Amino acid sequence: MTYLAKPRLHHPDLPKNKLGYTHRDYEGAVSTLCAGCGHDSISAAITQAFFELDVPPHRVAKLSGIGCSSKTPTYFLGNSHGFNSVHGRMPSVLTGANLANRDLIYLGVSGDGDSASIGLGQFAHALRRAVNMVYIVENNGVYGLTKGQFSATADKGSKSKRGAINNDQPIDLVMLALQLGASFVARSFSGDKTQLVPLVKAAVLHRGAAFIDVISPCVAFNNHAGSTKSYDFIREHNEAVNRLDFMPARSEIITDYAPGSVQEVVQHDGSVLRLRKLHDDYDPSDRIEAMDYLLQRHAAGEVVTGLLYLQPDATDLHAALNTVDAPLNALRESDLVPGSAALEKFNASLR
Ligand SMILES: Cc1ncc(C[n+]2csc(CCOP(=O)(O)OP(=O)(O)O)c2C)c(N)n1
Ligand code: SF4
Ligand SMILES: [Mg+2]
Repeated sequence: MTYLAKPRLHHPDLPKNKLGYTHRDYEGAVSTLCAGCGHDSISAAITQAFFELDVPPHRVAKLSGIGCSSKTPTYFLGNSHGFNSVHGRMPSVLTGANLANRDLIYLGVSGDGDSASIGLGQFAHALRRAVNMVYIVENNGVYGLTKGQFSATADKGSKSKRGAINNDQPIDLVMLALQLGASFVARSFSGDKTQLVPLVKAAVLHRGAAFIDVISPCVAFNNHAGSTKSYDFIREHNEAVNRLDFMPARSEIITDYAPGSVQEVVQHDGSVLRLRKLHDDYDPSDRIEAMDYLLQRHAAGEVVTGLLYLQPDATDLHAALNTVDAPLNALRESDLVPGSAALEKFNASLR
């Protein structure tokens, strides 16, 4: 069975958010993934982020491809819109949906196979077009669903469960996202909810292409010694460059950090991101320096996590196309076919 509905009964005193919803209202069906799979922790972080943001679930559209990771939208936001696309094709379906109805919050959930192999071209074009979305890759270095083949993000020299060595160069989706112009780029770890939840919240409120690469160990096929995507490896090599505190718009800002150690960034909706620096030499506002730093730290064997790049004044595909403010799917025929007098006036303006 691939779909188990969760019982609706819950404790009457569960905390409620501003909309009167409990955490349960942001959950989905019971997960059928392997116990301990990192992807389930990411689903929990997404559930918490949307609950804390007080987002009405019907305002979210969650889209995915094929893979264990792409199954996860079934396990969170059960009252949101969902679309499970063909393998590697989520970005173009998301782009089309976003163009048709700009009023929804678009959440793309994908895997390293889905986005770095068959869907690499799709991944690239959605980011370079600045589609307003949160794009999460649940990165385990293998094709989990098809029994653990190396994916394109597996590090050169890393070992499969059966002892085979990966001889191919890895694709670092964070480096690609930076190069392609994504305006919010982060990396996190499924085992670090304290880091991941504020990153998801900030990404949801960011206007433009927000990309989060989440290292998410596959306990069935890639959690052994010799893997660079196992729980132990990431815990030992995780270097967080900053910690993010997310302040919704209009909330009181209480400073409890030493002056100079916190950088505040105001997003377009007024929410404030407070970045606590953990590495003095890391500047998340400089795309080129960020790429340089990531390359150096990767060569030293570190997995750099945190908010790696942010362009707070970014715009999106709708701004580039100069579309009208109203969602295109809400336009009436009279808006789309304004009549011969309007056409004549327009033609005259071109003469
Ligand atoms: C067109 C097509 N090619 C190949 C497959 C087989 N397939 C299913 S899932 C998958 C890879 C999944 O890997 P990933 O996206 O990393 O997800 P994970 O299961 O690791 O979370 C592949 C190759 C498919 N379903 N469709
Ligand atoms: S096979 Fe791997 S990725 Fe798939 S559910 Fe199991 S642990 Fe998760
Ligand atoms: Mg995978």
